[in-house]
Amino acid sequence: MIFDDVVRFTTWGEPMPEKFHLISSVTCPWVQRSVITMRAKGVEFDVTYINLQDKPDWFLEISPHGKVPVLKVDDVALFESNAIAEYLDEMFEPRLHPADPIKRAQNRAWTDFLPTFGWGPGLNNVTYCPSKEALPEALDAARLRLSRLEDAIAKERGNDGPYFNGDTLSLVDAAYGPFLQRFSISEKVLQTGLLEEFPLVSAWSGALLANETVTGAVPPNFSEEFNRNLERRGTYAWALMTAAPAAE
Ligand SMILES: N[C@@H](CCC(=O)N[C@@H](CS)C(=O)NCC(=O)O)C(=O)O
Repeated sequence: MIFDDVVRFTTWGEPMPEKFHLISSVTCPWVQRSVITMRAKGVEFDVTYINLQDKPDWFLEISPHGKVPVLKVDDVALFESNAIAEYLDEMFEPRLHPADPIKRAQNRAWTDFLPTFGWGPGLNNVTYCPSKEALPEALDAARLRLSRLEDAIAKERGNDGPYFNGDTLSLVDAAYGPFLQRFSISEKVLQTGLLEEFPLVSAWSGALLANETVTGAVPPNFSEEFNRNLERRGTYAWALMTAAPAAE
């Protein structure tokens, strides 16, 4: 091959790393965010799955807070899914951040909002709600957060979508997709109708869940492991999934 000794460069002028290696756990939404970003950019990578209940020593040495994802870029270990997404976006086309600096800042603000949206009294408290009795409070807290997103889409997007910025996938989509995907699985049995109260978020979620780059960014055993997760956490969704059908 005549090009064998040519040093490869990314579109941004940085020498191309030789190897990407993702340290992962099957059901982690933050890991899925990294995978969506790499898939959207056609970045090839290896994966090692670890057991978060029994973390290997080599992992604890490279992950400062003991969390996945970690993306090894050659010999450098990057952690935090947001930092990983920003790194990938600087390195590889297509850019998933808007070109306009104001829009880009707004997008970054909404990816910063993700932990508030997902965790604590956020959407995950509905997905993993422990009982029927706890559901109304979890739903109210999630409503507050969903209404913020509904407003953002209504006021900031300026087009009909279907994604957060318009017709192409962005880093905001890669961030929220995994959480909406997990909610949609629990929602099949919880049937809260929550998203229907927020038509713009609902349509956005529908577009994300119809996009294989998003939903396919999980390993083949995802469904089985996610159900195991619902069981391990003692969720109401799991109780409904396994409830015996009512006698006629
Ligand atoms: N802020 C982190 C959150 C990552 C995270 O919470 N990962 C979970 C799995 S979904 C984890 O590794 N948990 C292990 C632990 O906390 O011990 C990121 O965005 O990467």
